[in-house]
Amino acid sequence: MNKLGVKKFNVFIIIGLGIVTIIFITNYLTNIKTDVSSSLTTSNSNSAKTLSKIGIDVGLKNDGSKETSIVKTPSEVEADANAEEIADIDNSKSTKPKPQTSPKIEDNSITTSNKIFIKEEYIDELYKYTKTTYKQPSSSQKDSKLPTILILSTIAKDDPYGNGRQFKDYINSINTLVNTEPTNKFKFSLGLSINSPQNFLNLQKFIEENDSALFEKFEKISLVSSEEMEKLHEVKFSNDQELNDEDLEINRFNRQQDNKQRIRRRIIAKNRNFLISNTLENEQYIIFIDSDVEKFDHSSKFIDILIKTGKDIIVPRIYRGESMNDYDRNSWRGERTKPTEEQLKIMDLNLWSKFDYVPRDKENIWHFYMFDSNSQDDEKLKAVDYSVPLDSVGGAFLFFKSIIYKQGVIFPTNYIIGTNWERLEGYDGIETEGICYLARPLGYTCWGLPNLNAYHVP
Ligand SMILES: Nc1nc2c(ncn2[C@@H]2O[C@H](COP(=O)(O)OP(=O)(O)O)[C@@H](O)[C@H]2O)c(=O)[nH]1
Ligand SMILES: [Mg+2]
Repeated sequence: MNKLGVKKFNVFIIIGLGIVTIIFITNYLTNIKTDVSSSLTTSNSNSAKTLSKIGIDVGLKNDGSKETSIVKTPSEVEADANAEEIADIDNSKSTKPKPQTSPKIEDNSITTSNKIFIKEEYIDELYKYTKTTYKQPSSSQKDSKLPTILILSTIAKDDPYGNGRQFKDYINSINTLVNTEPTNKFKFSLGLSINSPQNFLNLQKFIEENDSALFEKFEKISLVSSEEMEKLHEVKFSNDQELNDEDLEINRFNRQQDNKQRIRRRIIAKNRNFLISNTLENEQYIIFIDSDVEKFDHSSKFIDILIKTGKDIIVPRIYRGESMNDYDRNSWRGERTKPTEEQLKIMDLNLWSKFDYVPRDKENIWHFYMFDSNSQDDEKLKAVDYSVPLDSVGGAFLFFKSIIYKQGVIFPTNYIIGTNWERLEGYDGIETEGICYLARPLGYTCWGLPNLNAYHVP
């Protein structure tokens, strides 16, 4: 080949190599693009499937393309995904959004959200009790500055809701309080003690069947159950005559009898303490509501009114039905009678089977029935938040700051007034009637709102 021929050959080789390189690079880039786009499609498709699975409409098409319309925050999505995981474990829950099924718990209940609680069960075999807790999947950080309120009720074995009412009626009553105006003013949790094993199961069933509606209202629902907590307590002293079991029996008909009060209120006191100590976490306020309290005036503002008073321990007026304007006589201020010498001697000898003393009011006592706002001239005394100091509070509806309980102010399980080392107990200040006495040395005071009414069943 001559020189010109060699040059031409070189040019062809260079052009050829150039073409091969271009083809190679083009192919390479196309491959990368395909990989990236296919991995993007897969990941979107997967998350879309996850979101779709947990009930969020992402407009997932058959060909895998997406039209996302997510309106939830990432934490809400994660929370819902957690909820779905629980639902997957429990085969009874559908993974698809489902309409709220009956029983409907109130007329204005939120119908469906497909959200469920995380259920935790704790069984204590040593002390023989069970605690079931239903919690929001993420104890949401949002709204963390809202006041937190724990509503508690001890539920007796026999006819606890009164007047033919059932648990759903109790929940409807509580709902009128937690449906605040404006909405989302507080965060609510609910705690119930129910010592009948069958009723405990029934309550769980109710909560699980109505989870969507309850989820909208409560951060947490705790149920505590222990048959041990129904055991009556009477210490038998050797010098005392034998008490037989019939003497101790308490039911809805004889529960108001004088000689039943020590035993009956001891049971209720220990159940209140057991409930609060098992359910209180970081909630700032506690409200005890008896299971047979059914209505509240200004219900959507009731709790707001109580909190705004700033008082430590506070009770409203309790009606029985519409006409008896002071049912809870454990709320009072002033003086009560003291036992006679003979009764004190019975206490010193611990002859408790003979003890049937019940403190009575003296002339200077104040009760809610003594105050009628209609006959007041001063407008301030007619206000719904007008408060009067009390020495003792009842438990039909009892509101207090949780920090007080956390320092040791509990419901005394014995008569703490008038005791000494020799006596099993004194003669006054048991259950709710002891908490103001325990709170006072710590600087906390008790109050009543005579113009704010709650209604016990007739
Ligand atoms: N665990 C338990 N709770 C009780 C017992 N007796 C009453 N309770 C509950 O304690 C609260 C007050 O009882 P209740 O009988 O309504 O009291 P009263 O209306 O003041 O006579 C209600 O929430 C009852 O369900 C009991 O023996 N055991
Ligand atoms: Mg009652």
